[in-house]
Amino acid sequence: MTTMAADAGAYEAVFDAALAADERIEPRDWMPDEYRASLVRQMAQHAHSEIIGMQPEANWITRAPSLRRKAILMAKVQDEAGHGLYLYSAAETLGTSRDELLDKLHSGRQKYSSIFNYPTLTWADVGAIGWLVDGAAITNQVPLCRCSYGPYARAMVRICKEESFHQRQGYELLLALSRGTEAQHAMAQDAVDRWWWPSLMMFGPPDDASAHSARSMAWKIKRHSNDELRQRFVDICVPQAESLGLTLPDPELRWSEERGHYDFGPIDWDEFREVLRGNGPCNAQRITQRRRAHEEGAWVREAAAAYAAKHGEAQA
Ligand code: BYC
Repeated sequence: MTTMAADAGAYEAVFDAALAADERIEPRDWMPDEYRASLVRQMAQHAHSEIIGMQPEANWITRAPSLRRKAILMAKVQDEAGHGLYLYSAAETLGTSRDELLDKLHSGRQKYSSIFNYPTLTWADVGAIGWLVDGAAITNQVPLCRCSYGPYARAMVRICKEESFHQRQGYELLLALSRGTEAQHAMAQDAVDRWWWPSLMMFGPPDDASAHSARSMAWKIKRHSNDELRQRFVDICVPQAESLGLTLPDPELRWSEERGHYDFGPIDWDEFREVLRGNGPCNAQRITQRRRAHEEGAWVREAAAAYAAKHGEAQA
């Protein structure tokens, strides 16, 4: 064995031991190239989802029904921008620049969550996104606070706290509508009917079709499989829907004594695949708007860079 190969073997043994002991891997630690690449892939997709996810909700800021609701929604959308920034920064610790990741988003070489390719047709959609989309995100992301890569895990702690707040605002908004007039109740029900199935798709393909799950779980990037988390989410939502006075659009939803979980009907994976291929209702709109916002924000980035350069000179 050459010295280099022996060194690589020793590094790998240290990495494996750290994983086995549930220690965090930090940016300067040795890590396998595939571990680094898989983290960049997942974290970039996550960061992109946060900033693309601002669009469907921002659609309702100017039409929020009261100043209170408008202030809450603006704060939420701003939080999502913050989440994107923590995640791009965390990805930078792996040696990828934000410019490079944004370029991959804009050119379609990296994905963002399927959920944000659906339209927000009524005000109740803001509530359904908070309750279901943020609810699904929390279910998926709380275990990521224990991800083996330190910067990602730490970013998730703060993100999850903020997402919990978002979930509660969505629930509270839907509750107000559900207990309101007949028309308001119907609007809330319609939003839940449209967002339920796409929310279940957020957890990714079923376990037997999930390309990355097994590897990511062995590396302790993911702690649970897609199907496990999806089931956990269904189990949480059913009693919450009852408290809201709303129904979930699945005739096969029923408690299974045998499994100790709710059974649910089949997910339309053809629809999921079409959305991933770019053929969802809003894919083109979302990416066009994102590219435009990036171009229109060029002057802000230039001004910030000029300010930083000047500030740096003054300090020197
Ligand atoms: N949409 O092998 P799999 C939020 C892709 S934002 C699109 O199971 P993995 C919020 C997957 O990337 C919530 N693509 O993959 C923001 C892979 O393709 P590539 C975002 C999906 O990585 C604003 C392929 O399908 N949260 O909270 O093991 C307002 C095979 O899948 C989706 C995160 O990103 C999808 N739904 O598991 C409100 C959480 N599902 O990469 C709320 C972090 C799968 O080979 N991410 N794909 O081209 C994860 O936990 C995991 O990446 C996933 C997928 C569970 C999503």
